[in-house]
Amino acid sequence: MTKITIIGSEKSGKTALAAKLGKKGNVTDITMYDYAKNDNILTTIDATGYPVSVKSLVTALNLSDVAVLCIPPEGLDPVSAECIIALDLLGYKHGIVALTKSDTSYPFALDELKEKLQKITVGTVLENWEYLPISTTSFEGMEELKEMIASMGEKVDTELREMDEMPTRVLIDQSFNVTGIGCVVLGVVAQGTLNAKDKMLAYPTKKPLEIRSIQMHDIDVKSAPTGARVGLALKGIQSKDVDRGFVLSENENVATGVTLESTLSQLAKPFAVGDMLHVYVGLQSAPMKVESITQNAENMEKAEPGQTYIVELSGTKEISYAKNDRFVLTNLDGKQRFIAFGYSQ
Ligand SMILES: Nc1nc2c(ncn2[C@@H]2O[C@H](COP(=O)(O)OP(=O)(O)OP(=O)(O)O)[C@@H](O)[C@H]2O)c(=O)[nH]1
Ligand SMILES: [Mg+2]
Repeated sequence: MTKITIIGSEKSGKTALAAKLGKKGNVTDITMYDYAKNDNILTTIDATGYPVSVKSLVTALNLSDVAVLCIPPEGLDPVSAECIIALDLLGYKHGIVALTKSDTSYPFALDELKEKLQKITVGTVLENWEYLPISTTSFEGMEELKEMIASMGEKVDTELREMDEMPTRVLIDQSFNVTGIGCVVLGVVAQGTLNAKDKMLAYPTKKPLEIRSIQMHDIDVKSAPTGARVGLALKGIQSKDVDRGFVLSENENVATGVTLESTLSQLAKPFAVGDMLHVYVGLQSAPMKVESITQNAENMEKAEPGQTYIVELSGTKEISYAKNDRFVLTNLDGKQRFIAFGYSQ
């Protein structure tokens, strides 16, 4: 079971590609495409709400394991440039750069584009990603892309198997009421192994619940490993009490503010004490105010690109998180909105 997100330049053929990889399913601010043949299961996410909504991009990436960054022959645009910074700040390990609409270019031009992009991404998570010219019109590269996704999926699976024994956490991206069943949620097992009859809490509100049943790609299962995309029927809770961003877990931190050891992107604009930022963790987000910035125990007025600080943030909306969750900070007023990543102190 591999979960990928397709992102990149505007009009680069992202939606056309997603449609070639699976059958269109659920649509919110992200659109899911499903493909299942025997043991080969692929979920493709098109972050359709982005670039208007940063949340759509972060949600899609946090629901998947592999990113396909689409760059057309015209090259980078402000959107794909922002995607690269987002991938870097999320510490996104697995991805492929698709040189899309290859039927409208020439091999030497595509080689040049690849070299240029490789130069720009030195020192980022994209540094060693593979490049592949593809076209959904001429089908060039489509089989190679599927093979690449499959082999990357195997690598991801090996990593995920090492997390099966961890405490179980499920990230919820949808919740609804089904007549005769009750509360049904869709999400991803972020770590651990989920079992039917497990008793857990819905964070951040800490409402208790029981896992009534688990489905993976419409098939009933008794348990689901790390990385599985699941549909769950829940007992003891109503659909109005669970929302996108909720985490099913036994133990999370809950707070309206957080202190992060935070590193700014080299390409970010500075931020200052008093600024309002948007904080993302998992599928949750909250506006928070910068209360203080310190470096080597010294109070600073401003945080500068490329530097690391202790940043104290406060807001009013409760979020839940665990110790090793990676936070991402954005400034929604900026042209390039992604600023920094950080870990709670
Ligand atoms: N020649 C050619 N045209 C393509 C290819 N893929 C997509 N297109 C065309 O490019 C245009 C944009 O395609 P989309 O799939 O909507 O691109 P997108 O990246 O999803 O666009 P936005 O979501 O609006 O940013 C459409 O007119 C497609 O028909 C391709 O491989 N070759
Ligand atoms: Mg599109």
